[in-house]
Amino acid sequence: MPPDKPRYRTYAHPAGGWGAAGATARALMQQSALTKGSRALLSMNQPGGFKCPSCAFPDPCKRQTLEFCEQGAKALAFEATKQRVTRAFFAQHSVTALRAQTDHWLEMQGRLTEPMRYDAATDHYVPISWDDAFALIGRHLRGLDTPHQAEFYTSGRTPNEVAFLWSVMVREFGTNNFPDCSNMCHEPTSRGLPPSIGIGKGTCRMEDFDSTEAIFIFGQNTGSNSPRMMTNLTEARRRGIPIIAINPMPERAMEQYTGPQDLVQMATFRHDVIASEFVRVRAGGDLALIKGMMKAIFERASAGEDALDQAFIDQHTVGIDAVRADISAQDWAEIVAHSGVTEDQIRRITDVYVRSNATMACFGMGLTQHQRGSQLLQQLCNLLFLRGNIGKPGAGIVPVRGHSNVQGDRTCGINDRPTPELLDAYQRVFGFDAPREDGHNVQKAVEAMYAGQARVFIGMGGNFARAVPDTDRTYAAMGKLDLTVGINTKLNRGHLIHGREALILPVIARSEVIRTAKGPQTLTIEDMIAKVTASRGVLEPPSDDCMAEVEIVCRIAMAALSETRTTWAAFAADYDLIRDKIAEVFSDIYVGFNDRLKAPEGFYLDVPPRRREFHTDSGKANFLVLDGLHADDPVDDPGMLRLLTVRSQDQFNTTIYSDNDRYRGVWGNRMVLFMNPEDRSARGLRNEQVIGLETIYDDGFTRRVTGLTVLDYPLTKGCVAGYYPELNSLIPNGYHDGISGTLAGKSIPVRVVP
Ligand SMILES: Nc1nc2c(c(=O)[nH]1)N[C@H]1C(S)=C(S)[C@@H](COP(=O)(O)OP(=O)(O)OC[C@H]3O[C@@H](n4cnc5c(=O)[nH]c(N)nc54)[C@H](O)[C@@H]3O)O[C@H]1N2
Ligand SMILES: Nc1nc2c(c(=O)[nH]1)N[C@H]1C(S)=C(S)[C@@H](COP(=O)(O)OP(=O)(O)OC[C@H]3O[C@@H](n4cnc5c(=O)[nH]c(N)nc54)[C@H](O)[C@@H]3O)O[C@H]1N2
Ligand SMILES: [Mo]
Repeated sequence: MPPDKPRYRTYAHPAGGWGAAGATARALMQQSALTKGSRALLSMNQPGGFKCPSCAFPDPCKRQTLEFCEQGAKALAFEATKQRVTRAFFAQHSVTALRAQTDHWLEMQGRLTEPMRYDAATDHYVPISWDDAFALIGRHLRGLDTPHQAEFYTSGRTPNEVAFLWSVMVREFGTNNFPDCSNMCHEPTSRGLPPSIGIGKGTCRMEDFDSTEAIFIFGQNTGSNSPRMMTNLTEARRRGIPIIAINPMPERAMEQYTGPQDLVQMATFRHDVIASEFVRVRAGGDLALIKGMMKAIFERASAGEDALDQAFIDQHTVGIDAVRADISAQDWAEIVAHSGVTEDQIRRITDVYVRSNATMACFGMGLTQHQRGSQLLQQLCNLLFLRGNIGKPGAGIVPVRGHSNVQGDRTCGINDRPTPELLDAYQRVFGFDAPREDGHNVQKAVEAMYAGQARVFIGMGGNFARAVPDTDRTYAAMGKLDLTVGINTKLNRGHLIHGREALILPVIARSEVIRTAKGPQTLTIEDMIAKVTASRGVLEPPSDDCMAEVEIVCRIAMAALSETRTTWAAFAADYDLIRDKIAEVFSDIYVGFNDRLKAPEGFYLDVPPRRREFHTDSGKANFLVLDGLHADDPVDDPGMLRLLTVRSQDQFNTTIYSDNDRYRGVWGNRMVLFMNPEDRSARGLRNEQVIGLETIYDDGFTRRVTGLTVLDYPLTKGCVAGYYPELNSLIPNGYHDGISGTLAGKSIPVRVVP
């Protein structure tokens, strides 16, 4: 039961353990999915079953009978809920009334069951037939002055087949407007890594955890956001492998962890200590820290030590001299000041790095969500190159991806800046003229809506309005549209922030059976180690009126494209035909897709850097220079704090499971601000005092959030942290990574206001 009054108390137990086991059971029970949900859990992440709808972490080499974590079980429980959003629900609640409800309340109403249309006269959603819904979309799309007036959003749960057809439909329609959830997530990985290593993907596989000699984790809250990775970390620690956690916030699972599936440990209340060392960086201080580590390595090499992998550098890289020159220009005092880490500690973790013959560098949103996020990742590559930590067992770069298929969506053509070669392939395979101009990412889509240039928004999954930055401006922008369409499993705020006309289209979820005239269909996803696996649902959809995403795309295409020669109806019936086309368009990696899918464990897509092949302009791994030590623009304001927006333990992105954050010791309140006690006293504030925050950003808009309870927390001084998405209204849309457009959600300059 949620407490009536918020409670704040340091969490005294290991992460995972009985807390996680209890939470799993509660989630299943609360969603009345106990029998249905627990049966489905047996099929999750098993051959012949479906892929977990939660995160992109891969299955282990040695699979267990129950292959899921607390977060996966929760995601499934909330998907398999018995609660239903019906036409009676919409008749009862006006849209204005629904807008006053919390995100959590909206989520708790359950699964969408039939297509609905917004009726402006009554301010209610009312039923509409599928035929009429597609006709309405077709009318709007065909009525545009140019195809570039439409925005086609993709969320990363979208399976490969759906994403690919979406990319075909939108390009045949005539635009590359593909705002994607990746624009708020791992887009710096997709854009930053190719100039360094020739591909925007990670280079490790699961077996690398077994042979690695050191693991560095930058800005990633493993215990809450990729709990299955805790198993790998626990095993590595038990082998005596050092794990260095780099984070302004101490995260509980890195301190103490009990594997909920480790029966002995559970029964004996024991735990593992995961991080061998914590590095409490400043927000964005990772750039200075990485440069400090490189400096220490160069110094050791100059002193005659064998600190560099000279053979790798000579044979496989170019550009080290420019990087060496840049690093020697940085002095230690500046490095310490910018990173917030002592020279001693930098040298100590460098020593761990130099002693290891195979190091994995893992990272999450703590690195990507900065103004120079893409380039920050290139500096991390430099650090790996110095010791040849790419393309050998136990070593490499590991972007810990978010949504279960966010990597696959990119691979299958969702791309606002496609290469000419990619567009040629679409043209060759489908015979239409693909649009050649760059399209919109999330940030440009919002600006186009705000300026009145965009007229239609269609979201394939996700919760665009809530996930993107600059909430107030975004809401205003969406309100200017002629038509908004949400293709979703659950009711969310995006449906309530709508255009003049609006549709909600309910879909069959990952865990559910998709039947067509050709029988049950299989979908596929690509996890964060580029492994493609089949996913086949086992549960019955919540209503006969839910439609498969593939069919929805095909029917939108048939309604919007008057002279299409693409075989949409055939695709909607037989997903093998879609995979054949994926294999034709992406022939270099997907050749023989349907055949290769017959392997029960799936198959890997090629990642050339694994064999030290680098498809860059130089044909080698490129050492790249980034001037200075700023991952974010400096702000000249003595009262400034850097705000990190983070996830709680009990949410999946904009889906809020509860108002609790167990591991951070918060119960019953998401409007909190974690602050270092010294920063708090310096501002004359009391612990648990309620304050406001205002963004320091000069573009004529005031961005302010009030009602935040200050909580003492051992964060790095100068940083404060609060929850996404509640604090998204503080992030200016213009405050993003220059290369990828990704919001800089981990270093927002703010000041405290009463
Ligand atoms: N249960 C659950 N699982 C999820 C999700 C979820 O919401 N819930 N979301 C999924 C998605 S889409 C994604 S992308 C991933 C996100 O997973 P994470 O990358 O773990 O995401 P965040 O919660 O944003 O946490 C980022 C971490 O970076 C730290 N950090 C913040 N700023 C900095 C910095 O400047 N430097 C460093 N070194 N660290 C910093 C924060 O303290 C926090 O620990 O998780 C996926 N899995
Ligand atoms: N300030 C700040 N902002 C952030 C972040 C941050 O760390 N800080 N993180 C960013 C990140 S990493 C991401 S990935 C984005 C997330 O952005 P989105 O992907 O847009 O958001 P989600 O909350 O994952 O989407 C939830 C909705 O997806 C729908 N859904 C669930 N399953 C399915 C399905 O199988 N099919 C369909 N069609 N719909 C489904 C449900 O209706 C649900 O309401 O947010 C970003 N925004
Ligand atoms: Mo993400």
